[in-house]
Amino acid sequence: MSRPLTVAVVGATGAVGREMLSTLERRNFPATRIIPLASSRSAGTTVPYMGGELTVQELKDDSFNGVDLALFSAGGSTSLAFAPKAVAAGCTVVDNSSTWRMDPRCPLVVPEVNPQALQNHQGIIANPNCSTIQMVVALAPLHKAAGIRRVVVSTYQAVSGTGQKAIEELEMQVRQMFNLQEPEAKVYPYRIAFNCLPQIDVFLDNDYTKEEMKMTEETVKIMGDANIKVSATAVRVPVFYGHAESVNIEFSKPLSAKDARAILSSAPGVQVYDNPEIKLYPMPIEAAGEDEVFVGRIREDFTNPNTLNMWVVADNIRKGAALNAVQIAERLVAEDLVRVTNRKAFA
Ligand code: 25A
Ligand code: L14
Repeated sequence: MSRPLTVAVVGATGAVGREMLSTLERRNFPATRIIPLASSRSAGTTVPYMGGELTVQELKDDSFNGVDLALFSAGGSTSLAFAPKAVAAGCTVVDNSSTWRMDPRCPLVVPEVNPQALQNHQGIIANPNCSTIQMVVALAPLHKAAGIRRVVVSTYQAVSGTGQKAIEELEMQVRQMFNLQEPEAKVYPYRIAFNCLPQIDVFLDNDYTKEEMKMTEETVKIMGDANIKVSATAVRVPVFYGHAESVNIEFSKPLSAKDARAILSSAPGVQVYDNPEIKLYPMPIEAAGEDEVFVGRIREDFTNPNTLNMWVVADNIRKGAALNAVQIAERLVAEDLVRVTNRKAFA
């Protein structure tokens, strides 16, 4: 069934785009040709691939002729403008921006959780928000066991989620402060070095941020259960790679910490790191550069019945973005879903 493909990466020079290229390489994705695309600013520069270099081309209306599959991570406005053009050219799109996620025409997929949503796709498949992905990988097997009613989550999110410019901003501010200079904040509204910012993305009418409401809405769509309530507080912390989350989960049935540990230990894509006796728990410095979602600090919430607490950590650029997108692409190949005839939705 697997057939060599031409694959485009849109936003190939960015933090996520580069990781997409290295993930395709690392996982031996069956591509005969890889086309790195970015804005005119980067056209002509090169990106590393398979021990060599690929020349970046400017993203244009005709970039998708002859392309089978495109992975997009160049921001929402680029996806809005170009994903329908790619589909019209016969290409299937896996999009990492938030633009298409809640669109009923687009499956929103985490392969460990809802791979079935890929059947009947119409050309654009959405990759969920990074904080949502790592949370649902850990929640889905527990939901199956005891039925989740409500989740209260606080996130500790790395700057790499915002892209290359934010990584450079944290480095620069640390250097400036070390040299007794005034740190400059351009990407974030306030200094991020040695600080925490309880704002990710813009504020909405209900005083939650957009990032927080993505976790609420995307979780319901991915888990396929409108009764799961999620209340989130999303916080930026001065970490380069790896998002962490403190998650409080109320179930409709009792579930012991011991049983939850056992369930998560055999769950796909999950590694349990949980032993207080030897101070074993997941941390961003260890999750960075890894593929799995790490879970620890699993314990019963003694203030409420049928409720557990846990701590979930993953590399936001890998499982939170590039890896999940490539895993979706792998599923499309394995199930012979790269080419679809049902493309009128985005015409
Ligand atoms: O637009 P949004 O939705 O607000 O998204 C903002 C950013 O968030 C990141 C991603 O940054 C995105 O640009 N992002 C989005 N979703 C994400 C997710 N789920 C996410 N990050 C993590 N998880 P990024 O740095 O990772 O990637 C940016 C890539 O997108 C390319 N790009 C941007 N606009 C494009 C476009 N490609 C095609 N057409 C467009 N219109 C971008 O390529 C990069 O590959 P580039 O050529 O624009 O930039 C290459 C390098 O140039 C530097 N640079 C960026 N902006 C400027 C600049 N230099 C000078 N002037 C500028 N204005 C950067 O260092 C960049 O790496
Ligand atoms: O919706 O700045 O995928 O960390 C993920 C990264 C939103 C911004 C998304 C960040 C983005 C976010």
